[in-house]
This record gives sequence, structure tokens and C-alpha cells, in this order.
Amino acid sequence: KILLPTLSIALLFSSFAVVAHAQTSDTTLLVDIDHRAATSLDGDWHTIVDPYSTGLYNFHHEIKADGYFMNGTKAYNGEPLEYNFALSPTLKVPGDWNTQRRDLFYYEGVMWYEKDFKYSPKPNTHTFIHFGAANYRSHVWVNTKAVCEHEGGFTPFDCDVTGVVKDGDNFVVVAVDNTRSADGVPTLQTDWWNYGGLTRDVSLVDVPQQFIDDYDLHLSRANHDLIEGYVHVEGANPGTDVTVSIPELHATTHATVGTDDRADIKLPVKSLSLWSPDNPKLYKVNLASGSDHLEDEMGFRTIETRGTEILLNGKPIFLRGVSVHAEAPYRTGRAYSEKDVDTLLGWAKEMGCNYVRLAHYPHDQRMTRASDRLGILVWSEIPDYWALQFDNPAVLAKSKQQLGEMIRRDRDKASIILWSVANETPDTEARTKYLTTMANLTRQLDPTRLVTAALLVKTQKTATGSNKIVDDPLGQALDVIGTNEYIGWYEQKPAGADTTTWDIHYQKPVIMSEFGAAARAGHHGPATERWTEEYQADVYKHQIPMLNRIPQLRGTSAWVLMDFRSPMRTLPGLQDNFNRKGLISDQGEKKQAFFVLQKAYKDKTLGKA
Ligand code: GCB
Repeated sequence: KILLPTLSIALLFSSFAVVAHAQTSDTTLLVDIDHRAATSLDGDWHTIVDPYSTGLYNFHHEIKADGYFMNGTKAYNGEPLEYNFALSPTLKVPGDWNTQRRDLFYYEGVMWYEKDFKYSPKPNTHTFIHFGAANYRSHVWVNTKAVCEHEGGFTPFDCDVTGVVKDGDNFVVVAVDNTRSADGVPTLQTDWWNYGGLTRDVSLVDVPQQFIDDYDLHLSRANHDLIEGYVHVEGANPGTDVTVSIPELHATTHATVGTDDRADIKLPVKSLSLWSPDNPKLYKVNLASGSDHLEDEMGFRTIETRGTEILLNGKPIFLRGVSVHAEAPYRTGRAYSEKDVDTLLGWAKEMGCNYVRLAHYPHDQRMTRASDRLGILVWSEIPDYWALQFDNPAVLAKSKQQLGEMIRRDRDKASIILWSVANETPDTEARTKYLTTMANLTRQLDPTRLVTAALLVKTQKTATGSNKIVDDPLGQALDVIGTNEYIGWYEQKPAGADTTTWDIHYQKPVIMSEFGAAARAGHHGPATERWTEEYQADVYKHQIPMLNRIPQLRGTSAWVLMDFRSPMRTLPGLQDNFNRKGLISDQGEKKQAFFVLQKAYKDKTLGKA
């Protein structure tokens, strides 16, 4: 059985310290969920704002037997209870709560969600409630029974509700808590809004008793006529048959499940059209075992490094890219829809990108699916951001869990070439040990992709300018070195880039994973005036030649595609709670720097290959 670790309940809700009666179990995470028949539970959910966790605790801080998860209306004496979901306002799911109601804009705490649904049980099925993501901790009850819990705001989870859902009327109650905590992943400080709630799709999924819950199918690096990997069939008896086929290639293979519920797959193929940004070819791939079958759409390619090169399908490639937050264009808030994705990736394409860095956490699966379709290479990251408690094993367990969930959900996407284990972490022994463990785990979970992280750079003054040194020991554990640098914004003037040299201590490919400057769209002035579009454009003009002087540079992801909300950015009139380093404003206005970078990407005057 491949089970994802579920943290014990005591580790979860900081405000819900002990939910003693909760019966939770290890949960299977279903892959390729968007190709399974599902009943959507999206839409209006009744919600109760609960800053004091009254829905769970009594006045002596003991667990209530009749907490909000009971979804009751009347007390034992027939009098109305002091809560009532049906009378409470609704919030849309998917969606963060902060941007749905003015009074919730700054809210961090517990929110109770409730939804009624109908269900008719089918024989020999397992039933799950799938959550695309809920930020940050969630407890789920169905028909008053605790069914699962989850920590981590950007990865999916499935609650097994088999036998708990019944014929006819049912209800689900979810308590979502986005209280930041020192031992969270991410931790207390982030340069993005802590959007709380059921931020992605929720659905009810029936699968047969034996079901395909996980698989990995990838092109062999050594043999481009061979697709290999495994299919995992949960609950299967050894010897159970698995079939994988790609009808367009007239390719089919049969395999049998071993004692670990896993069947090893080797599928020979002829005249495979390799996936790449120029040719984002996807094949329909059928997977079947017993009465379960899935039809995924997959691309096949290889990614590896050779010296300081990144090789896509054996050929050197330069990643022309931009970093993207999961911030919704125009309306702001957490991005979730097909339209959000089309807008963000449409802009990246328009800018001439063949690559995006999805910062700083796994985005909605629509984003990686769309990248597959559009031919955009992806850097995908877990929120090991800034100053985690690197000496805390419980925190490491959380990082591992999120990494596992990210890889499991997205390993079928050809677009993803880089798994990032961290961003701008402090160079300490505890950190290096922690993140080396994470890098090794990444390789163990997925040996077919490259491991990276965005490192901090040291600066040394020289007679003529400055020297940037990349020698963070974490680099040893990485396949590709990411570095962030803000010459012209957090240090020096834009022209500082002209006299900056680079001293990179690793003979590995380097991606400038961030660089940039802020400007408010429509704010104009001389190029020497900060916050103007002219100033931001000037930073890019000086960056491009400097970047070209780094011999092992293999990619760039400018910071950032679009302005995004951040509580750290308070300057009135200029920031107003937005990080303004977007090349495009949150209202879709392209700033001058957008066109500077666009030109460099389209003319290929930034980067080689
Ligand atoms: C960084 C961080 C990113 C911030 C950005 C900034 O280095 O990685 O999350 O948003 O700088 O704008 O300061």
C-alpha cells in the first residue's frame, strides 16, 4: 500500500489542539482526478466565522460533543442552538474567503463550511471527497463523523467517506483554519496573502473497490522508444492485470500487480512525437485494471543535465520565463479557474516565454494541465520558504508530505521539469541538512526530473563594482542552481548590474529564478525615479546584458508576471497591499518592462540555445 503520511491530529489545528474523538486514517491521494467522473460539490457553502473555535470547544476548553460538525439546529430541550448553518451566509467554493466579503479581508482563523448533498450508493465502490486544496489546516466531517484531516494549503487530499455517505440526504462540514504558525510550512512570514478557505474544487468521487490511485509513466532517458514506470492499484490482489495503451501509437502492454499493489510498466512505442515547447504533443493514454479505467492526456519527453547544460529530449534548451503567483487576474484573490489560468499563461506566452516558475507553492492543477497543452516548461515548488523551523522534525514531516502530494498529483505532466524544494532559505547547518533530505527525497520519489531551489547570493565589493558569489552548500544537493537577485531594487542602482560579476561555485546549470523591480502601472517619470514604469524598465535593460555574461545561465524567471497581494507591502498610493513587481498590473495593464523583456525573449537576445 502506498499511503501518504497523515499527521496526527494533535499536530494539526493549532487552535484545535485535541480532537480526541476524530477517527482519521491514512488517506489515499487519487491521481488524475480531473479525468474521473465526479459530482461537483462546488458552489455555495454555508459558513460560520469562528475566531474563538467555539464550534469545537466549550467554556473550559473541552471538546464539545455537540460541536458545529453536528450541524444541529435544536438543543436537547428543543430550544434553538447558538449556531445554525442554514441561517448563516454562504461563501463560494472554490474561492478564498478574504476577497469574497469585506469583513473577511484580513481574517485569519477558523471558518466552518457546510454543504448538503444527495448521494445514491453504488455497490462495490469506494467513495471519496476530493479537496483540490484548502488553506491551511482542515478537518472534515460527513454526517457528523470525522473523516479526515489535512495540513498544507496548496496540495490536494481525498477523504474516504465509504460507508459514511448514505442514500439520500447527506452533509459535509469542514473547519478550515488559516492561522499562521511558527511550525507551519510555510511559516509566519510570507510575501503573499494568506488567503484562507476551500480555495480549489471539491468533489465527490466514486471508484471501484480496486482502483488505480497512482501511476508514473515516463519516457526512458536511455531509450526514446520506451515508456516505463508503474501503475499502483489500491486494494488489488497480486496477479491482477493492468493494461496501459496509447491507441494513437497502436501501443499496448499488459502487466500484473505484485504484492505491493504495483505493476511495473514497459510500453515499447514507435515514432513517438516528443513533447516540447515547440511541439506540445499530448497522447491519450488508457490505464485499466479490473473495472477501473482512466484516460489521461500525456506528453513524453526527457529532461536531464549534462555539465552546465539542461537537455530537453537530449538537446540543450534555454528557459525563457517568468515567475507566477496563483493570484487571480482582474478580480484578485486565489486563482482557481480555467479563465485565470488562460489569462496568466496567455500573458506568459505573449511575452515569449517557454517556461514559468510557479511560485512559491503548487498551483491549481489546471495550471499544470494548461502548461502541458501550451508547451510551457514548469518549475513547481513547495512552500519551504524563508525561515522554516529547520531543526524541527515535525516541520520536516510537513514538508515531506507536501512534496509527496505535489509530485504525486503532477508527475503525469510533461511540462514539469523542475521540482523546487525551497526559496531563499538561510545558510545554516540545520537548513542544509533539512533541504538535502528534501532534495534526496525528491529524487527518490521522481528520478525523472531535476531538483532545484532558489538560493541566496553573497555580495562582495570590488574595485569596479561588485561580485556575486553563489556558494551556498545546498547547491551540492541540487541538479540545477536557482538564484535570486535584486540589483537595482534592494541594492544599488539599475546600472549596478553593468559592473557586477558572477562567481558560481558549481559546475551546474544556473537559472536566475528571480530578478526585477517594482512599479505602479500608469505611474510615469524619469528612469531615475523609483516606482515608475520607466525605472522598472531600466532595471530590466541593465539586467539583460549582465545575465548574458553568466556563462552557465540556462534560464531566467523574472519576478513577477503580475502584481499580487501581500500584507508586507503597505506603502499607500504605490503598493496598497500589493507587491508591485509585476510586469503586468493586477488589472491587466502591461508595464513598460513587459515589452523590454518580451523583446529580449522574442529576439532571443537574452539567453542562448
Ligand atoms: C524574493 C522572494 C519573493 C518576493 C520577492 C520580492 O526574493 O523570493 O517571494 O516576493 O523577493 O518582491 O521581494
